[in-house]
Amino acid sequence: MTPFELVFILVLAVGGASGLVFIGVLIQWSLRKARPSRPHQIEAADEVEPLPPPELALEPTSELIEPPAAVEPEPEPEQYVAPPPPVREPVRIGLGLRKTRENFLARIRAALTGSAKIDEIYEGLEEALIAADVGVDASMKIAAAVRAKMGNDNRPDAIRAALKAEIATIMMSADRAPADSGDSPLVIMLVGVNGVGKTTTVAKLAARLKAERGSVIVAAADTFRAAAIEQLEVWCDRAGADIIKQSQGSDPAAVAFDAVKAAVARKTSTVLIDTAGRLQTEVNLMEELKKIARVVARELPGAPHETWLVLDANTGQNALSQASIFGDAVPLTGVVLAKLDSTAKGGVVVAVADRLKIPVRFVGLGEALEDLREFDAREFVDALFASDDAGEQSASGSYAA
Ligand SMILES: Nc1nc2c(ncn2[C@@H]2O[C@H](COP(=O)(O)OP(=O)(O)OP(=O)(O)O)[C@@H](O)[C@H]2O)c(=O)[nH]1
Ligand SMILES: [Mg+2]
Repeated sequence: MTPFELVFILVLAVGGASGLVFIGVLIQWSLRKARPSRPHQIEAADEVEPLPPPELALEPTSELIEPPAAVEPEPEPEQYVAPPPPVREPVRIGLGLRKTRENFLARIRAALTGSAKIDEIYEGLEEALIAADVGVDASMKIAAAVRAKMGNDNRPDAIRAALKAEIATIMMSADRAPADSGDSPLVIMLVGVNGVGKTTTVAKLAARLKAERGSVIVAAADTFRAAAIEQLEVWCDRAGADIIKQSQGSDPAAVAFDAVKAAVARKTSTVLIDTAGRLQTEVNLMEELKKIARVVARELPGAPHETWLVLDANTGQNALSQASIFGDAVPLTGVVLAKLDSTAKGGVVVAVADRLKIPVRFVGLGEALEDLREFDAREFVDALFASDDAGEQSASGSYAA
C-alpha cells in the first residue's frame, strides 16, 4: 500500500467516524425534541417557582381559613343549642336556704314553744329574726305586726303562720316587673364591692339569658386588674357569650360604650356589664359607675335598663350600707344575693326588701354556671318555713334542701 492510499483510508475512517458522531448527536437532539414538555416543565417550574407560590399560598390559605370558617360556625350553633339551658328548675337539691332555715326555724320553734307568755314569745321571735340577719329594725317591725294581728292568741301554729305571712308581705312589697327595653338590647349593669360574686354572677346570667333571650355581649368593664378580664373571658367562653374588652387600666366607660354599640349594631338581645368592686368607700369607684351609666345612656337612651347590686349573703347587715352607698351613685333596680348556699344569714333578703324596697332578682347558690336561681318571694318564704310545713311542695326542689 502506497502512502497515498494509506492517507486516503485514514481520511475515510475519520470522516466516517465523525459522520457517526454527527448522526448520534442528531438522534439525541431529535429525541429531546420529541418529549419537550417534561424538561420544559422542570425548567419552567424552577424558573416560575416564584410565581406559583402566590397561587399556592393563596389556595392553601383559603383552605386553611375556610375549613375553620366552615367548621367553627357549625359547632357554634350547636353550642347555642346543645348544652342544656341553664335551668329554672331546681339548681341543686340540698343547697339553698338549708343553713339559714335550720338556724331560723330552730329558733322560731324554741320561741314559740319555750314560753306561754306573749312578751317572751315575741322577744324570742325578734331574736330569731335578728339571728337570721333580717336586721333589727325589720325584725322588730315584723314581730310587732304579728303581735298586733294575733293579740292574745298564743297558739304556736297560728303565730308561725302569721309570721310567715308577714315576711311574705314584706318580700312581695319590693316586687317589681323587670325592665322592658323594647327592640333594643337589654342592658344590665352589675355593681358591688369586691369579691361579692359580680363576675361569677355575670357569667351565670350570660349563660341563662342566652338560653332565654338569645345572644349576649358581656362588657369587661372591670379594667382594674388584668386577671379580672382573663377570668371573665374564661367564663364567657363557657357561657357561650361574646365579650368586649380592652386592656387593663383602660376606661371602663369606654368598654361599656363599645359593648352597647356593638350590641345595637349586631341586634344582640342582652348586654351584661361587669364592673370593678373596690371598696365602696372609694369615691372614684362611684364616680366611675356614674360615668359608665352616663356614657351607656348616651349610646342607648334608657340604658342601663337594670342596675343590680350584687351582695354576698354572708355580709349580713353591712349589705344595707353597701346598698345605700351604691344606690346614691346609680339607681339600683334589683339585688342579686350571691353565696346564699354558704350562709345561715339568708334573712338579709328580708331586710333588703324591707329597707330598700328593691326586688331580689336572683340568688347565687354555688360557684358553677347553673347555680343561679330566679328569686321568687313566695317560694323563698315557703322554703324558709319548709321543714315545719309538710305540704310545702314548692320549697322542696328549690331553695330548700
Ligand atoms: N358558694 C358560692 N360561691 C360563689 C357564688 N358566687 C360567687 N362565688 C365565689 O365568690 C368568689 C368571688 O367571686 P367573683 O365573681 O370573682 O366576685 P367579684 O365580685 O367579681 O370580685 P371582684 O371582681 O374582685 O370585685 C369566687 O371564688 C366565686 O367562686 C355563689 O353563689 N356561691
Ligand atoms: Mg369581678
